[in-house]
Amino acid sequence: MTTPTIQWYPGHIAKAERALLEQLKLVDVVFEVRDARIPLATHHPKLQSWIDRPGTKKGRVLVLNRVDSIPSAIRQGWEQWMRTQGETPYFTDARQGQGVKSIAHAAQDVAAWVNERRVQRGMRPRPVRAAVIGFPNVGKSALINRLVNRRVVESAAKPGVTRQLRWVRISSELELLDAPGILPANLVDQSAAVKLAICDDIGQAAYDNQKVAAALVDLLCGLNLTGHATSEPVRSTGDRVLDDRYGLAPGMLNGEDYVPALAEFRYKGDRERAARTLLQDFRKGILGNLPLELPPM
Ligand SMILES: Nc1nc2c(ncn2[C@@H]2O[C@H](COP(=O)(O)OP(=O)(O)OP(=O)(O)O)[C@@H](O)[C@H]2O)c(=O)[nH]1
Ligand SMILES: [Mg+2]
Repeated sequence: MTTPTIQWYPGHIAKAERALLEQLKLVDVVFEVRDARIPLATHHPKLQSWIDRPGTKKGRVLVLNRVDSIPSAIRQGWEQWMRTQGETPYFTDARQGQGVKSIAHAAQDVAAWVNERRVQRGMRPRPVRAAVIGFPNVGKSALINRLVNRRVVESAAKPGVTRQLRWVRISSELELLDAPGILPANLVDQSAAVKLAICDDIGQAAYDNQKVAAALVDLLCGLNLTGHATSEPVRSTGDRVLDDRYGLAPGMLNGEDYVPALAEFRYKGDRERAARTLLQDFRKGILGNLPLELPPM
């Protein structure tokens, strides 16, 4: 059986991308927001070329949001690895506010040239203009709401919530552009596409819950997050968290066999319900703080 490929590029995203490119002419800084659970799969391959376009000078601030959803050792691993790539990542939790103030400062530092030039010319300083860009559902609008400490833009647990570009004044020093989530028109790397589906970053119509839940089980069973020596036999993270939550460890089963087994064990054979429960529990963090990508060694 061949697995249908996952593709999702709804009309509103194509439209949003065109409008965003237009607005980027006004922007001094781009906040590139990624999901800390999948920082590689939420990297947009075209973003840097948009930033580098001739015309207006732009800075970039890399934000890994949902830092609350990964263990701190993994966060440190990403930080080190990204630095070897010449990147300075900022980690944020847009729900609780951790790290959010630092990104506002970073935007002002990165775009300090805006007002240095104005002051030299005897002009009054103006707010730095930053666009918040990233895949759907990574928490762009939540970050903006956190920065103003008010619910100024809509933010909810599904992809495609923001449909319009909207400027929000954060302070006399910073203005932010809330943009709809964007995606490459073609999801070439299907292992990345599956992770986007697991993290609820693409529309549900684009994939099969049971296959995606099976892929989640396989990814979790490939993880070993214990990180400390133990006298017990080594169990995969997936084996441990799924056993703890559902009373059924995958053991030797792969994801494709585990989902029906879980359905039999807990949901009267209802595979769709088993799959949805697995995905929901992962997305809500009920299974724990579980990354789906680890920093390359
Ligand atoms: N645990 C956790 N949840 C977050 C975080 N940031 C955002 N969320 C949640 O993620 C969901 C999506 O947030 P949004 O702000 O709507 O995401 P968005 O990137 O604006 O999404 P689109 O507008 O659809 O592209 C919401 O339920 C937020 O509460 C975070 O740092 N940690
Ligand atoms: Mg939004």
